[in-house]
Amino acid sequence: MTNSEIGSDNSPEIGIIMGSDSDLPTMAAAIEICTEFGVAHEVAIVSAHRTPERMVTYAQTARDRGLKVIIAGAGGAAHLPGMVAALTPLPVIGVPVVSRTMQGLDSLYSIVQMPAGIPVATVAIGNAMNAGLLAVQILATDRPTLLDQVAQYRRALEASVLAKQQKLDQ
Ligand code: RP5
Repeated sequence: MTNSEIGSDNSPEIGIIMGSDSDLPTMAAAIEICTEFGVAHEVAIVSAHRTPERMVTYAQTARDRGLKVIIAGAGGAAHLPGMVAALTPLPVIGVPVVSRTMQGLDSLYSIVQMPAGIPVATVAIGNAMNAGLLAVQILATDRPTLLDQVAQYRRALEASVLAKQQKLDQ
């Protein structure tokens, strides 16, 4: 698998993958967080069902290519996060994508119900923003500057809530 095939830039540390391009509008929030925090990342469509060999190659080469965390989004029979987690020792964060028939409950159950031994850190249905933040926080554990950025992000979040309260109080 070449770098252009997987859409990589300079030494990506977070891999953002999804089962279909129809997942991209959901997964865009994780991409935005990586960009906001200045973390090198790559984006790829990797389907557990339609491109199983690509999935195996992606997961098995992820560590050697320098990835530290993988975010995997999928909908319906959402096997991608769990299969990738089974194929790499890297931490995998799963994003259940809203499905056409079950509003993403099927995606959630498919991703969250992993057997003991192969964890997938599952975020809420459609919440790719939290997946991005969690991936950044995992990277930040041994990087004080990045951890400071996370703290600053939290302060901005708090300020935005307080500003809303101030408006209410006026
Ligand atoms: C899954 O099937 C994908 O993750 C997507 O959420 C769902 C539907 O895929 P498309 O039919 O839109 O390509 O593999």
